Amino acid sequence: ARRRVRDVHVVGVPMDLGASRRGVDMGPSAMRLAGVAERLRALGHAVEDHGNVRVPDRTSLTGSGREFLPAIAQVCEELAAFTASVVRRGGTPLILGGDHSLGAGSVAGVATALAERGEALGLIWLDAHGDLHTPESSASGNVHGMPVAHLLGLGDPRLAGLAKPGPAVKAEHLVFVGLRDLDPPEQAFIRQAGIRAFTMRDIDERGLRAVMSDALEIATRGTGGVHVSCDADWIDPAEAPGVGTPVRGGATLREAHLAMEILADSDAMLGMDLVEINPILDRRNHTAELAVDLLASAFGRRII
Ligand code: EXY
Ligand code: MN
Ligand code: MN
Ligand code: MN
Repeated sequence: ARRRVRDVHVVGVPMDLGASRRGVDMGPSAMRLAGVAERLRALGHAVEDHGNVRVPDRTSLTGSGREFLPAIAQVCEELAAFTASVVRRGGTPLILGGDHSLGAGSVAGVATALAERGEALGLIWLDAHGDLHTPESSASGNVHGMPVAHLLGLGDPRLAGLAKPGPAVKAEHLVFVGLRDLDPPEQAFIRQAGIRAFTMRDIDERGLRAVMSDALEIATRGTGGVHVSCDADWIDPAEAPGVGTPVRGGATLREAHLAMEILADSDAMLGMDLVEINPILDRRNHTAELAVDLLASAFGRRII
C-alpha cells in the first residue's frame, strides 16, 4: 500500500492532574527528546510542533483527584479547539501526553470537526484500562480513569459537553484493545452498554492481526474515520516500564508495532494520542523512544 503524506500537527499536554502518581507531565518533553518530529519528517510528512497547551501547575491548585476536574476540563477545552481546527484543514493532530484525561478533549475536537461534515467518529482506545468511570463511579477519583465515559456523554458536563453537538462518540463506534484491568463498575458498564472490547486474552487466543482487523472494522463502519488513543500502558511494562500505571501482561513489542502498521495500512486514522509516559519511572528514556518508534510505524514506516 502507498503511504499517504500527512500534515501532522503536534501538540504537547504536560498534565498529570488526572493521575495520583506524579510525572506523566514530563511525557511530551521525553518524546520530543526522543525525536518525534524528526522521525515523522523522515517519513516524508510535513510536521509542525505547536508546543504545549497551557496546563495549570499542580502546586498552584488545592485538592486532589476529582477536585482537579474543572482545571482538566479547561485544558481539554483548549485541546479540543486545537484538534478541531487541525482536522478542519485536513491535518492530522498528534497529541503528546500527559495523563489520559486529555482524551476527553482531543477526541471531542476531532468529533466536532467531523460532525460539521455530517460524519461520525470512530474511536480505538488502546489501553490496559477502560477509563470508563464517571466521577460518581470512580473509587480513586482520578480523572484519567474517566475520559471514555465522558466521550460517550456521561459524567460531568464540563468534560462530557466538549464535543459539539455531542456526545463525541457513540458506543457502537468505540472499541477497546488491550484491556486487562477493569474495576467492577466498568465491567458492568461494558456489559450493559454492549461496548466492544478486546482484552489481552483475545489477543492471546486470536492473535493481534485478527483483533486489530475487527477493531478497525468496528471503528470505521458508519464513520468518517478513526481517532486512535494510545495509552502506553497497553504495552507490557517489561518493554514500557516508564508509564503511570503499569499492569503486567500487556502487548509485546512486536504486537504493538503490528497494531500500528495495520493502522497505517488502513489509512483510516484521523488523529492520535500517545499518553501516560512517566519519565520518572523510565530507564534512560527507553519508553519514550519506544513510543516514537511506534509512532513511526503508525505513520507509515516501512522496513523495505
Ligand atoms: N481504574 C483505575 C481508576 O479509575 O483509578 C485505574 C485507572 C488508570 C487509568 C490509566 C490511564 O489509563
Ligand atoms: Mn499549524
Ligand atoms: Mn488510559
Ligand atoms: Mn491505562
